[in-house]
Amino acid sequence: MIEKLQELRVSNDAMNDPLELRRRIADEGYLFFKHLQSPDKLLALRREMLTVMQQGGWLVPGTDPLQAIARIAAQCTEGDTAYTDVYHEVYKLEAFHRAAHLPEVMDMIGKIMGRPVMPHPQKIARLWFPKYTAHTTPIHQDFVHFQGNFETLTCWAPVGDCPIELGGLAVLPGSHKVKRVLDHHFSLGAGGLYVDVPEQAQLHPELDVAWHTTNYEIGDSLIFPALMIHKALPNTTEDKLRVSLDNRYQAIGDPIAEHMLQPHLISTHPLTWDEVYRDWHTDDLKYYWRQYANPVTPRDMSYADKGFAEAVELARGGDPRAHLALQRIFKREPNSPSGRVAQQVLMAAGIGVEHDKAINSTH
Ligand SMILES: O=C(O)CCC(=O)C(=O)O
Ligand SMILES: [Fe+2]
Repeated sequence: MIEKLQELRVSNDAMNDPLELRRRIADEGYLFFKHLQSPDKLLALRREMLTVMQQGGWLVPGTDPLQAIARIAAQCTEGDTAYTDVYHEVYKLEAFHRAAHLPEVMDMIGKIMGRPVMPHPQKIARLWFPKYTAHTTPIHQDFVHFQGNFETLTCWAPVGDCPIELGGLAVLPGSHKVKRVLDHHFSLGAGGLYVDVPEQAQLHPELDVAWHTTNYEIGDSLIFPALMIHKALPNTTEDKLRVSLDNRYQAIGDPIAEHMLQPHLISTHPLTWDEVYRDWHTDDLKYYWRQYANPVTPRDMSYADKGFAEAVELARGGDPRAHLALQRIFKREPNSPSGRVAQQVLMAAGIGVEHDKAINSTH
């Protein structure tokens, strides 16, 4: 089924009107700006990131990295060790971290929040292969992953133009008004948890299920709070990698969850800040958050634990997506309690631990 997508409302007209910005985000749950960020800086970042990906074998050799032409044989995603091997090399780029601190973004987030703000130390990039649509980021609220406090804002921005077929972000306007963390279920795709929208629409009749997105251009930025329901669209291009940033911002002094003080995807492979910083040319962003004494809250594992329990149940029932999720867990952490459970369930189902490329349809 081809779903009907509506256009995001552009808020450039209100860029210098903090009260109107706050009114709009309170009402609609997002703010979308055309060309908020410097296209030149993002283009330079795109070249750096994709050059690392080409060195890691993700792009067709000899092609221009800016074209992001993927080697389909290299397909992988978050949770795969092969993904982290290259992702963590991208993660070491100074320009990637600096992109979250661009003054145009910091100023805008500051205007929206009306308080001094900081980006989370844990920056995130999404490097999404084409024709790998079962692994598209599912419908979710960010709070289950990033926690800390509900006022935290996400800024999603493509590093390069991102037309709809490349799989940019889509939001359900007004969905933050549910004002609570919704039930999330097991899913493939980044984060591994999804909101069943029909289930929620029954519980929350006010939920308007109208997905909004756009043909993003480089520099465009979408900002939304932690309870907003959103998802990515599938990357249905023949051969293009989608590259995007999703960074989080909070008021200085508000609580932050402990895992957001660490680099991203360290459960797949360890990575320390000292390793991230090894080849940096400047020092100003190293451990910058230590000057702010945000209260640190422990990570609440209940959402991930529930997703895992559902995956186990589904795997016992023969669900191939759940088998794939458990294979990933076993491969990356064979000796953890989850890894051992995953192994038992897979063995009982007579399934090995190798990656199953056959599963590749949308949710
Ligand atoms: O880019 C994606 O696929 C996921 C991004 C996302 O969920 C976010 O920005 O919060
Ligand atoms: Fe998200």
